[in-house]
Amino acid sequence: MSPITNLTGHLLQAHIFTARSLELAEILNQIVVAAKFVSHKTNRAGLTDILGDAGKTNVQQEEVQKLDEYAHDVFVRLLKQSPYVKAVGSEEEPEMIVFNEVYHDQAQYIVHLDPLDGSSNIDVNVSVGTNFVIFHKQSLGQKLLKSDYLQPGKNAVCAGYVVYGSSTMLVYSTGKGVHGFTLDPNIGEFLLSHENMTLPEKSEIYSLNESYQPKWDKNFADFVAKMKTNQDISGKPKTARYIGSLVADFHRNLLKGGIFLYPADKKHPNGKLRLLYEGIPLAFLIKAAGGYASDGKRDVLKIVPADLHQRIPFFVGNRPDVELVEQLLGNKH
Ligand code: P6P
Repeated sequence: MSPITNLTGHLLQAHIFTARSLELAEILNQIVVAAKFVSHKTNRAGLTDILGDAGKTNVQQEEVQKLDEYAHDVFVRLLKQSPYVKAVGSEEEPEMIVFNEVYHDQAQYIVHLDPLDGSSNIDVNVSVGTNFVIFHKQSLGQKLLKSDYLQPGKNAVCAGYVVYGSSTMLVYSTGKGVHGFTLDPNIGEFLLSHENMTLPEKSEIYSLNESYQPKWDKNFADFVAKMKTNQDISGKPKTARYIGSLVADFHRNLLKGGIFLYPADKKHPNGKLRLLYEGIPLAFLIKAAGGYASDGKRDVLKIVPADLHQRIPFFVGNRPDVELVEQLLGNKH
């Protein structure tokens, strides 16, 4: 029987039929539509004027690619259509985007997203992705407080990513397993293709940018050396795989087993990846798939964000590997 379950159907079947699950299903439906728009654009990147940079830098002081801008615009406009979304935090905007139309008066959800992660890879036809995480407002009333949008990942109600690769997949979790949907371009729908994705016990891959080796902490350099010999915990050397596109690297390791590492170094004293819309979504997913994510000291899901674009060192994958990094970095809380 060919796949026929879409994301809304899957979510509502998995959850007791409550108002909140209906609200969440509606928000996810807006994300699904946005992902279709972005997938359509990325699949034609060479044929439309969407390659290259947009001639501006974002709050991260990074070159904004045209596709970054397009993806940000599409996701924000579609999420604004939802009467349940109060505000959006985006990599592309310094501050929160708060929706104050009348139909948002009862809105109780916050969505943080990286609309297009790894966009510099678009020009060379390498997979890119979108990360998102959804929180429920903690404060009562209509006003959005900092405590509403700077929540630790353990409070999240849903997280997921879209990987725009050889096929476009949307992977999500509400904490009850991790489930993958593949976009069927002929039907124009994401259909359930990978139910209950779990991290393989065997950790066979390590993913990091080894060009930064001269800047690494010595203990971290020792850990990387260990992974290349039989001395690591799995008893056999890992193989190196690094695409330089977070979502694509994470997705492969989720399916195959492995650890992704982006440590702090002299160039990135707080790490490069952003806590709210890169670390937290993937930490939420890896936990639901049986793995673990740390900043080298503690569970990423327990970190209370200090600001919207806070960076962290990020280690995610099989728990024994990630815990070994914590021990080696010697700062375990
Ligand atoms: P580096 C892409 O720019 C990104 O934010 C992530 O997608 C990716 O994992 C990382 O940066 C790659 O960084 O320093 O290895 O180029």
